[in-house]
Amino acid sequence: DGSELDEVENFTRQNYAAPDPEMFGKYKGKNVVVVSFESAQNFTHNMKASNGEYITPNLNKLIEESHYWPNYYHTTGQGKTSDAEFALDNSLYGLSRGGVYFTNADNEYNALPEVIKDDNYYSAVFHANNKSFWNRDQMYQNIGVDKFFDEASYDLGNPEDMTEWGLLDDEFFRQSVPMLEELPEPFYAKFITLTNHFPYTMPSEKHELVPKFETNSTTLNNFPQALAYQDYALGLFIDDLKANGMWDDTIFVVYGDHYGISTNHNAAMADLLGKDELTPYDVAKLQAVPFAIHLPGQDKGEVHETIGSHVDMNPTIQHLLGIDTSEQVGFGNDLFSKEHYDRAIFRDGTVVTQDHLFTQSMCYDAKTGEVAEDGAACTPLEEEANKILEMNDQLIYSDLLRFKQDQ
Ligand code: GP9
Ligand code: MN
Repeated sequence: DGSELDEVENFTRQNYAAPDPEMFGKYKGKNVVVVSFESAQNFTHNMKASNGEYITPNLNKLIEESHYWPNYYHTTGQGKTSDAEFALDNSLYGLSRGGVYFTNADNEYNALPEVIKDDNYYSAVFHANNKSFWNRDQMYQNIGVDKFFDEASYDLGNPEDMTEWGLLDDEFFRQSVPMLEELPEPFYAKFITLTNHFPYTMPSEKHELVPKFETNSTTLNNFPQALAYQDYALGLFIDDLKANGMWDDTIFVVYGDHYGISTNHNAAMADLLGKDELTPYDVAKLQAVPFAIHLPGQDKGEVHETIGSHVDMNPTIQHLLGIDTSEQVGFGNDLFSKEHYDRAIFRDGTVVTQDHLFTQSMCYDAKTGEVAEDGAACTPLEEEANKILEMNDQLIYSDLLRFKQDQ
């Protein structure tokens, strides 16, 4: 029966953050473009390579002109890119083990592509990889994605211009824009980039826009080159949307999907950042990923210090479009809301608040990174995170949304 769902619904109702009335529905009917920016972390924001060039000049510029949340974290687990997509569309976490896109692609969801159909939105996903990677074709069909432009929609062209993951992102965006122009409006379109994917090797020297890092990790050393190329592609995409007139009618969102540099490279990362070693606190802070929203007509950027995460994108976007989320089941809340809970919970149970950071059973002072003197202050954070993650998993494993009324 639905009694297990009741518990979750009671919680998510309490967790609900009412929208800022000034923002609610302000962009009703506008197009929504979301870019999943592969393996991008915050540490490269405004960072220069050894030749003095920025690694991500285009993302830096977008951030300058947009709403930007520097304290924004990924919530992904083993489902990586697909977990981030899942959070975007459902305001839910992936699973503690495995990828929800594989294990629970047939569940009942109340995902963004479906919800905005009521407002006549058309939804599409663009991704130049095999459609069954991460079981996307199944999940997308289930959650109401109207059109999936997968690898088969692209001319894969010159093999010399491909990474081992496929089409380079500049070519991906170049070929995507004409397809985007054909979509019925308004649309919700997601673009999943791929160039900055592990192991971050570029096909040839002409694709190396900045020098490598110089640490003892080949992976970390390659990273700025793949990222710089992906950033170059993002810049081209934005230019194209400005040139074809779509930019001013579009809510444009960019998020980093998950970390690019794993803890296997902690020593090299410490070296790069000029630290002796990385503490669990440092590792948690490194899970911050880029997140920016450019609103139609916006000419001035704004930095929001509130702490957020992937699960917050969904209600944030819906409120901009004037959709009431108060009866929806999801663990995020609106980043523009004055009631935003100002907190990030990672899939591994790490919690970041303004005062404390709880990770790896350690309680830190969030500002200094020192072990907190009032360690007990983390106990309620830890307990709430565990409760939320357990409810999340129960919701998915027991397919509880099939009991939800009024959808
Ligand atoms: C594959 C791409 C990369 O289609 O989304 O997946 P990842 O390995 O980053 O999860
Ligand atoms: Mn990814």
